[in-house]
Amino acid sequence: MLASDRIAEENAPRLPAHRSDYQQLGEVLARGGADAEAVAGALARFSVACPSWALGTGSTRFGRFPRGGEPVTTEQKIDDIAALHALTGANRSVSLHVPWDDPEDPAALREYARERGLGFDAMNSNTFQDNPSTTEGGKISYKFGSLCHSDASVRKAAIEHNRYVIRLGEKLGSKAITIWLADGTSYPGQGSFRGQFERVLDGLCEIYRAMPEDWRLYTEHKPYEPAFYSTVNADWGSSLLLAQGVGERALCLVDLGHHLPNANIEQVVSRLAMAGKLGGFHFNDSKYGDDDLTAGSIEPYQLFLVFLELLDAGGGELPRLAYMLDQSHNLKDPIEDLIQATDALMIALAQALCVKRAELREAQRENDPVLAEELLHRAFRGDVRPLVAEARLRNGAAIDPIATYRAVGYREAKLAERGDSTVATGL
Ligand code: LRH
Ligand code: MN
Repeated sequence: MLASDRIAEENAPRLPAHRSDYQQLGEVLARGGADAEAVAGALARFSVACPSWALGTGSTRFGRFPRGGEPVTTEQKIDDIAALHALTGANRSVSLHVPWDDPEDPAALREYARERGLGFDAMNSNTFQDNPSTTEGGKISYKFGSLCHSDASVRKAAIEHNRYVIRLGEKLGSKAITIWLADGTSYPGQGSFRGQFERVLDGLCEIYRAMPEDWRLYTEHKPYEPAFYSTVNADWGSSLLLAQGVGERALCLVDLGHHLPNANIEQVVSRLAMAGKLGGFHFNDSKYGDDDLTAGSIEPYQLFLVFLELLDAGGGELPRLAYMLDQSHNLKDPIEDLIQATDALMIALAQALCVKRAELREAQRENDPVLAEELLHRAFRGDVRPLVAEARLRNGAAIDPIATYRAVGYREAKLAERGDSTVATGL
C-alpha cells in the first residue's frame, strides 16, 4: 500500500511544481546567504522516533472517542509506524513503553521491525500504573509513588521493573531508557521533599548500574499531574541534579509539555546543553498543561527557537540526541497527527538552519535587538516547505504525505482488516 512505487505514483503529478518551488527557494536563500542543498541534506538525515503509545486514539478523563482500525499488537503498531516512515522518511525508530508493549519474542519483533526499515529507540518503563507484571502480581502498589516510596518493597519492585525493561531493550537493540516518574505528593505535608528525592536518586543509581556500558538513562521532568502539590522530578533543575548524581551516561530529557505556563523552554535547552546533560526530547505542543498536542500546532516560534538553541549547542549542526515524539491523539487520525508533527519539526529545523548565526552573534555583541530579531524573523517567516519536501523526496518518501496517506486509503484498509472496535494500548 505504501510501497515506494505507490508513493512515486502519488509524487509524479506534484514533481514539476516541487522542482520549481525548490529551485526558486534556492535562489532566495542564496541571496540571504543560506545554502538550500546543505539544508535539504541536513533535513534528509533528520529522524524523530515514533512512540508506540501514540498509534491509537488518546483520551482525557472526560472521554475517549476511538475511531476503529487501531493497532492492538506491537507488530500492528510497527506496521503503522512503517507506514508513517514510508510517507515522511524521517521516523526511522520506535520508542516502546513497557508493559503497554511487552513482546514475548523480542528477537522476532526486532527482525519484524528491521524488515520494515525500523529500529528501536529509548525504552520507557512504567511505574505510574499498577500492572500485575510490574507490581509482583499485585503484591505492591505505586499509588504513593515508586522509587520515592517510603516502603522498600515498592522501591525494589520499581527497580526490578526497570531492570526488566533494560534487558528487553538490549534484545531489541535499544541503547537507552527513559524514566518518567509520577512520584510526588498532592497535599502539603504528605511527603518529605528531601526524603523522596534521595530515595529516587538511590533508585536511579541502582537502575544505572544495571545498564550496559553503551546505554544512556534519561530523566524526564514534569511539574505536576498526576501529583498535584509536588513532583519529585518537577523541573529541569531537579532533573539536572538527578542526572549529575546518577552518572556520566545519565542525561536529561525535555518533554516540551512538561513546563509551567510561559516557561522559557529554549533557555532550559540551552542550560542543559551547557551543563553537558541534554540527552533528548519528547516533542509535542501545549497551550495550558501537558496537553500532548501536535508538535508545532500551538507555539511554532518556540519550536523554532528550541532548534536554534540546539544548533548553537552543536556548533551549527544538530547534536546527536534522542529526538522522540510524545503526543496523544484525541481528535485526529494518529498517523496524520504524527505526519504533521514530523513535518513541523523538519520545518523548525530548516528555519533554524537558515538563520545567519555569525551575523546574529554580531548583533548580540553590538546589543542590536532589532537586527537580531530581524535575522530570526527572516528565517522563521520564510516558507521552507520545499526544502522539507525535497528531503522527503530524497528519502523516497512523499512530497505531500497527508494527501498521499489519504489517497492510498491506509486507515480504511486497516479498519476493514482490524475491525472498528480495536483500541490500542496507551494513555
Ligand atoms: C508523562 C509522559 C512520559 C510518558 C507518558 C506516556 O506525561 O510524557 O513521557 O511515559 O507521558
Ligand atoms: Mn513524555
